[in-house]
Amino acid sequence: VPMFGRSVEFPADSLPQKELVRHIETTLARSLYNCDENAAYSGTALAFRDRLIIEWNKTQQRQTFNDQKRVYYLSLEFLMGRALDNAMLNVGLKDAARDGLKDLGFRIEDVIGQEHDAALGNGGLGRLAACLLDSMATLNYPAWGYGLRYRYGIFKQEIVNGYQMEVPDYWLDNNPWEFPRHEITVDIQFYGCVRKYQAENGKIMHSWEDAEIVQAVAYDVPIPGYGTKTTNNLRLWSSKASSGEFDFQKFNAGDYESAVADEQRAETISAVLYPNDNLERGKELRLKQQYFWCAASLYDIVRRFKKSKRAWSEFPDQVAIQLNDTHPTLAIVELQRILIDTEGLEWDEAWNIVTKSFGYTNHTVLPEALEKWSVPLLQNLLPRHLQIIYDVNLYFLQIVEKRFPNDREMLSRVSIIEESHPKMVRMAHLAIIGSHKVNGVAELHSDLIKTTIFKDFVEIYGPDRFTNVTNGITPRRWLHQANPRLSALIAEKLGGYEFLTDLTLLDKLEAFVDDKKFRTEWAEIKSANKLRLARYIKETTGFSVNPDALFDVQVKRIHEYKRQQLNIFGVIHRYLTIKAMSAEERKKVVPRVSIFGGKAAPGYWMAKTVIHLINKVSFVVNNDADVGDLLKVIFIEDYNVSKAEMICPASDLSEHISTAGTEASGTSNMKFVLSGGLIIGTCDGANIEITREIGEQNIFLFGTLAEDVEELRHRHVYGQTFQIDSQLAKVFEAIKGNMFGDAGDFSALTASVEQHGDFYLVSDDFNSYVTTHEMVDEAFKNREEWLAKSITSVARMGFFSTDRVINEYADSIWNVEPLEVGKD
Ligand code: DL6
Repeated sequence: VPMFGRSVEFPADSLPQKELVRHIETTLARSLYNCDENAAYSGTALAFRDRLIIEWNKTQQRQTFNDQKRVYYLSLEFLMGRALDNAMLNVGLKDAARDGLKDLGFRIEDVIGQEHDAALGNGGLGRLAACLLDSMATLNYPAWGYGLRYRYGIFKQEIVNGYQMEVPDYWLDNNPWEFPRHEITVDIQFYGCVRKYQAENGKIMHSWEDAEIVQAVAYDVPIPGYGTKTTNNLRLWSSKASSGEFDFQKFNAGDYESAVADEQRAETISAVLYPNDNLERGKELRLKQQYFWCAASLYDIVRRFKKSKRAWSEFPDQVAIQLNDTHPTLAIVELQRILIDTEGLEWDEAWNIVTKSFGYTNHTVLPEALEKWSVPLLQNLLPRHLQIIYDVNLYFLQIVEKRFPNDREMLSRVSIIEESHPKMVRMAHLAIIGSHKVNGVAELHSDLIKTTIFKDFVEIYGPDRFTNVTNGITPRRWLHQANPRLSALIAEKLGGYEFLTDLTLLDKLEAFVDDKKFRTEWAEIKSANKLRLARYIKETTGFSVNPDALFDVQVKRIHEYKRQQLNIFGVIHRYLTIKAMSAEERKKVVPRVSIFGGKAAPGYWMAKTVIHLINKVSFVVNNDADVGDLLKVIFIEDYNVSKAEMICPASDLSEHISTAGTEASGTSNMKFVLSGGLIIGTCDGANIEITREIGEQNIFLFGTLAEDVEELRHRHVYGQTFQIDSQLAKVFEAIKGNMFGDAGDFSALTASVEQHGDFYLVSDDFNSYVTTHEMVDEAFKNREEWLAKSITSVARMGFFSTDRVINEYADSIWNVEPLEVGKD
């Protein structure tokens, strides 16, 4: 089996080397003798891009000609990572590219490493969107993604003296993967006022006037499927002053500054990704971003539909729009506005079309992440939309009142408008009312939304409006690309790479669990991946780690609910325990490397304090010769998709330890298991389904169950005394004794447990967390058993492919069919 299976047949003489040399010499005007890795990257990318463009054009023609129902996936975030490696694998010519580059004196890994991550997202939500795009293309669904072309993606993180610093991420220089479509522009309105008028037929209509106009310009990114020629489109909108140039009248009148300011104000809309994960801040610019992107996308979708000259009633048969969380909820209002104000449909007819077309995916139950926009802000920015929202609410509440007469409480709970000061528009309510299906992203999460935040809506609409689609990951990137040797070993055993498009085939691996040679190879691959990470750690942090130690990884956004603080307190506990051991006792200790990575939102002080503590502990522990290799603590700077591709295959154990009921799903849990790592986790999100699939004996579960969380929180605040866990108390003593620098720096962390009600149940779960880690150590000592768990788990991960996820959305929410790809 070749290292990288060829997925699409291209003529044998079309090896990329010739094309890459041509691009280096002509497009880049560089001599081969003066070609560095960066130029080699550009040449290779352009060579693969050429291939994608041809298939991309054909796919778009095929989809237009066929004119069947399409899916539009609206997401404010697409965390794509690098494109070249993915393109090489999907086109199926990575081996040829490797050889071609080698002939020219380059290692393919170094060339791939030149690419800047496309980091237009914060974390799980954006990366899920990227995995879904990959699966939609792979399964030949006619699907478009719509997003914003941020000039600055998520910031780059630098750690300076243990503190996180944010550096802007300008990623657009030298980006061969986007195609500006200067001819595809949409004028987007803001502010202004609404005028009522009587149309010729006597009907009262509304027009939105005196608005400020900003132009949306389309940039397209090809999304190649794997093992297919289907190449879908991701359209990202960029903002520009509507004239395209700054205002020459003002300029000529000497008002240069204001002319430039207008230009800059327009460009600001798509300038920067908001760096909050699971947290909303209600900023006007964010609302502008949301409307700008929704309105441009809707205009595009409607324009495409209108070309078919079908009746409006057929719109939902042609169009399925999926809302990735509530960020695109204004699209619901915008479609209703277009239908009634521009197209002249009656309200009910329009609303029927709208609700049949939209689906809404909820990704969080955390109250601080549920979007609300203030009514005065909306009134000013989008006056017509606010009117429509009020009308939607009025008709909805009338229905509710009929069904639940005399239940005023219910009306105020479900109303789109929260009667606060100022009044707020609850976007999740609007998204539910305007969609025909609402889904959560893991079973527990989908149950929780039905029994907590959306309980009333289940009563109103019945349970069928709500469904679950458990998240997944694309095996192409997270197994084949990130862990090529493991993928090749699996292919060798299973007789080919079909598992990459049917992940359930992995179950055949179970037959080899006891195969000695296979196990040895499996272990060898993990060791090599760990060695690579150890080298990277040495290069970037200066710390040497023992590659035979247990690599224990927690990489994800830093958030109190994800409980990196629990992890670092556990590490301190381990450190204190080792320090107190005799030389004899230390011989039995399983050496560990605790690896952390992740960004904190720039304004999230507690999360930044956690990063600071991790770095201080790292400094103290790693420089303690007495502890040596028994424990090392590493913080990997600037965690991103490319680093995840290196880190996931190198874990022995990864941590998914959120307070039960808070992590909607999690997807890195799936990435780690698919690369043969075991996990320690709480009964939360998709951990529960992972456990069901791989078996309880293959996962280390601990901690409070979701159903008990409320009661414990209540007791913390209203109970007689709050007794902190005794082992955790010792950890806090060490911190307070300045063992890791000035204790004052970390007092907020200890106080949040001791004095402020321990909302995240760190103390409640500490004992079972530590005990479970002891079980991990014991299990790791038995290498053969550990390997058996690792192989068995991978064999049982078939359920967690985004291919399964997309088929579920297609069947139960979108009602779309794949488009067969012929030989064109
Ligand atoms: O569904 C993708 C991802 C889940 O895996 C994570 O558990 C969840 O935290 C994340 N949710 C968000 C919500 N943000 N907003 N809005 O990022 O979604």
